[in-house]
Amino acid sequence: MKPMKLVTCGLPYANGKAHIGHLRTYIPADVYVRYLRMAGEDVIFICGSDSHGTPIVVNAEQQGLEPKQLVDIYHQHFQEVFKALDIEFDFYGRTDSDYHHTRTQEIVNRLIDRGYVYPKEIELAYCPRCERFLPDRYVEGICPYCGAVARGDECDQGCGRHLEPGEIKEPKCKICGSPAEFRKQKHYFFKLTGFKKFLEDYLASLRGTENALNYARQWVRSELKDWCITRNLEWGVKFPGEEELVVYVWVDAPIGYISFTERACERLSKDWKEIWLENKAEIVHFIGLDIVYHHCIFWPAMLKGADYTLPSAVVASGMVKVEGKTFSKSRGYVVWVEDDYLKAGFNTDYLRYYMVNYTSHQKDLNFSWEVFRDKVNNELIATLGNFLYRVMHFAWKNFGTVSMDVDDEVLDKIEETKEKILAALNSWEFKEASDAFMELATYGNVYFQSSKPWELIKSDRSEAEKAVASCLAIARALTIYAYPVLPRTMKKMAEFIGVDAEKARLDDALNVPEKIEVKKPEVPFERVDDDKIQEMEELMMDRIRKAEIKERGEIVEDKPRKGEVSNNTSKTGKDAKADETDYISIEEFQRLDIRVGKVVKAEKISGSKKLLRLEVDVGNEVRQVVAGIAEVYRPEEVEGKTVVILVNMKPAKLMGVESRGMILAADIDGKPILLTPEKGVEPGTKVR
Ligand code: B3M
Ligand code: ZN
Repeated sequence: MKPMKLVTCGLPYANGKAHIGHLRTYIPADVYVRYLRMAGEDVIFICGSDSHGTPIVVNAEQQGLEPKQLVDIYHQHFQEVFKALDIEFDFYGRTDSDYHHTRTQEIVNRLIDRGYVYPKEIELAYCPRCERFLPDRYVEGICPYCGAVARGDECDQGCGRHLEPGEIKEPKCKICGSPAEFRKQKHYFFKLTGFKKFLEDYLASLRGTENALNYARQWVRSELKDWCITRNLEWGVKFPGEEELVVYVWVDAPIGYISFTERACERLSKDWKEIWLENKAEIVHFIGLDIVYHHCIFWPAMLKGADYTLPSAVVASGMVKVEGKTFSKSRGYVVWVEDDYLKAGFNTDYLRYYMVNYTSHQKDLNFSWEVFRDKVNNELIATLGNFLYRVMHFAWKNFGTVSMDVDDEVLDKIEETKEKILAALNSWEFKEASDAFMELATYGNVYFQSSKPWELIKSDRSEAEKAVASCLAIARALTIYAYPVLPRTMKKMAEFIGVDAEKARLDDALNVPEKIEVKKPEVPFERVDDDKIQEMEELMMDRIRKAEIKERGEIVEDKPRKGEVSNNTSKTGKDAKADETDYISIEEFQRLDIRVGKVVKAEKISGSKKLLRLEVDVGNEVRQVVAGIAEVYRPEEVEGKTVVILVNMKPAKLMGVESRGMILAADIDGKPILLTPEKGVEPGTKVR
């Protein structure tokens, strides 16, 4: 075994808020690191913001910010969220820092010097209207492999393949919507194909989760291509010797693992070269399943080419579902860490436990508020919390100080639990580690219940003390073993029995002191009540409803706050029965000013793939309306069409464009089909 471990987490794009999908990687990684440290290993844990790439540039441009300003905001946000959830990196960097640019250029220069990079003229998507090349997410089109709608560098909605510049079919500019043309330009390529044999051997010995390894081995066998590593952007790490080009974000982002290690080592008085150049550390990458290609193919080839240390393991977490549906920010199936979870004031340990204990690290995790409540109330509280509190309270009340004469069977059980935890870590099964301490808690409850110290104490105080001692030994072990998953609560509970959980080692669970002085304990966990869960579910339903409305280009109203009357039409399963409010009266219908209109002008809205800006003649005036129909209709198809429009819709702004009215359409699986009168009718004619 190497003397050190470096554990990294995929770098979140500093481009949006932290959501539950992020935590699926970061929480288990933090739990893993805490366990390793408690097992006596020397570990460095790093992460940081991915500041580059077109998602950030496009987003900043749409918001009228400089990329750096956007990164500042989200870099700060992620740090706050991690702190709140006790995810503790030794260093959290950002890739737009000077030190990171320096390291990236050093590595790119090494690759150039060793002959792994070559220039080539290629055909690239170019927008004649915006007069610029369209790297990565500046372009959208059709995946050449599976035919799905894709963005420039990735078939994100179809087969998931990485796309090389120039590969995408029917490219369109994401900013102005114009069809792009192809133009020739010189770019630089990394000779990935030269690494096929290396990768095959490397992947045969790489450790980690099977989901990652299997995909990677398959890809190496079937499809390696040389990789274009430069882009036409201002924002990013300059490609050496070419002022107009930056390196592709997937070249510089993983180099963050190195540059952040340098900074972490400075703080920890360690030598980063031992880790990245002298092969003295095991490097373990925690990532999401969607970035396996980058970590198991591109990255090791780059490291090999530049003669840096190769990672020992890649651990990929399964994906996240929300309330049983595929995670989707745009459709509202998302839980925001700060706005939802932290604002609601739940104990942060609950979410850590859920993320680790719901299922195997490799499988899909479903987040549901009801399951959350049940896991907290029926597992954490009923099993673990109940045991800790009962035992500590009983010991404090009846003994104060307890002589620790512990049953051998109990010591064996404590030892066995430790072995289970260590084995689970070795196979990246964090659920098994947490199940192991929960089983010990169950065992403790049974032990306490069957030895009945509350009865014994009446007849045989010393036998009662023995039973309590054994239970306290279990409680002590639990505060230690559960600490990596539940650091906040276990730290507090450990203090009542004289343990410093932050400093404890797993082995300490078996080093039982002669006496334990027990302090008056507090209740470890607070119950999650049904009202609160209902409130959380309503928040989510409201968000889903809004997302649906936004998808159709309609007006979105704010959710009424608690206590206000809600006009929310979506209902959670429980109260979805039909009642008076499911009907509207004729008077209510008559309040709708629906008319026939004629579209006199239609155009794309910059930055939106769903929205068109329409000018509609509604009889007495021409109105501007924003309609979510761009995925089905091209502007020229809509111009001249007779449509049906709700004229007295409350005005709203969509993508900064005011909309005064709503065009009616039939909804076919989320795709709008415009309604039009069966016979010729003048604009302004009322619909009844
Ligand atoms: N910034 C985020 C992602 O694609 C990306 C990870 C970089 S890891 C070096 O999930
Ligand atoms: Zn595809």
